[in-house]
Amino acid sequence: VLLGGENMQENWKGARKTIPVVMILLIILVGSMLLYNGPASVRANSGAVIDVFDNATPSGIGINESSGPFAPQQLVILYANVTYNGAPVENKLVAFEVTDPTGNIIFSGSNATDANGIATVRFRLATNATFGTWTVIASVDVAQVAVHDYLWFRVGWIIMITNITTLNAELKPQTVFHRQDVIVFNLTLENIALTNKTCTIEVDVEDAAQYSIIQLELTDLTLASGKNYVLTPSREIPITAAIGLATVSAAPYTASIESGGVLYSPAISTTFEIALVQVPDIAVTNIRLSSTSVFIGQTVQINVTIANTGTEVVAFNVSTFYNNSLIETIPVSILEPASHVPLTFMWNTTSVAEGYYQISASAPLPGDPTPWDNTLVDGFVQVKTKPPYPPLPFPLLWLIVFMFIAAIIAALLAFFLLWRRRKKKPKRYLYTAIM
Ligand SMILES: [Ca+2]
Repeated sequence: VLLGGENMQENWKGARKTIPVVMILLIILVGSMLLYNGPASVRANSGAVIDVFDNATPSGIGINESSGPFAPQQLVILYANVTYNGAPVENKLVAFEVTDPTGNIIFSGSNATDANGIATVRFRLATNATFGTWTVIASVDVAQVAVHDYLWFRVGWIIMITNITTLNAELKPQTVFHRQDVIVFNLTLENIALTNKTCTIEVDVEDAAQYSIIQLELTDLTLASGKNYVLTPSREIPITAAIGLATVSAAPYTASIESGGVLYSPAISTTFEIALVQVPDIAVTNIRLSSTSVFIGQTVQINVTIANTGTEVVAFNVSTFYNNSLIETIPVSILEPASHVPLTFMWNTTSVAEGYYQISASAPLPGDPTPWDNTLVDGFVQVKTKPPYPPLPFPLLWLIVFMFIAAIIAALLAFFLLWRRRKKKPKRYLYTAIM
């Protein structure tokens, strides 16, 4: 029992030592439970608290929150709400500092809190404001306790066309078009806002002569927050478009221009070419023969003219024929549009039989839309058998003719003189008789 009594005494001594420790732990636990009022937003009610936010949507209310984005040249209004145990604190000087993504301090300023405990400063973003995430820090000193809050916002074009390309009707990339072709404008659009946005896209095409040849408007598009969009409006290139380099530009507006829309971001542009339809077209325009009647063995010179009546530089072969037999083929390696080439073919008739032959010239060209004018049929050439004797040379022939005529004249003269003498004889007798 005694032993047991001793043990009981020992246990009591131990309990006496443990009770205050447990009590202290309980007090700490209960006290911390009473002090802890829940998550950050609720806890903000205790002691000195500052919350900085701005005029974007959403505004970034809450401790260390981000707001919606700002575009260059936009006015940024910063608000700092200062409370002590949830109640607004008036006339407290709040310091604001704004740094851009490269760490440069772009704005710093201060203002006192009003009756609602709110201090306000404002600044305008520069035209060339650095795109990216900007940081705001607002700090205040309440009852010798310095408190601060961060706010982040993005600077960039809220709605921006990030890319523009041209496609053909099959939606394949293409940069050379012809008049009356369908052209598709491939636009990539980005909405960096934290809310949905309404937007109108204006597309304009100027030809090489600076005439606006295409205008199109995509009105009241709804763009979800943070999404990229691809738009593919299309039009036919007018037949009146100037040949040359055309420029297409597209820009996002808050609404159509007629209803007072303003630009979300600068226009983006690209160029494409409006080209003439390339037509390979040639024609045989003339055939001229040196002679239409020759003896076998003589040569006929055939002059052929070929004109490029198309819009493409072409190469081709030209062949001449007597009936269906080939005389000669001459290649033409280059012929510019709106020009012609004269060619000379020599037809040696040595091995040609006697007869009449039709002369033609032909210049076939693949893709020629008018193949009927690529062949020209000329008249006939008579090929005669050689005479049995060689023809006399020119002066000798004339000498023979002259001598022949002279002989006839001499003969006539002699005949006349003889005739006259015979007629005069009786007259002379008569005269003599009268005398
Ligand atoms: Ca032709």
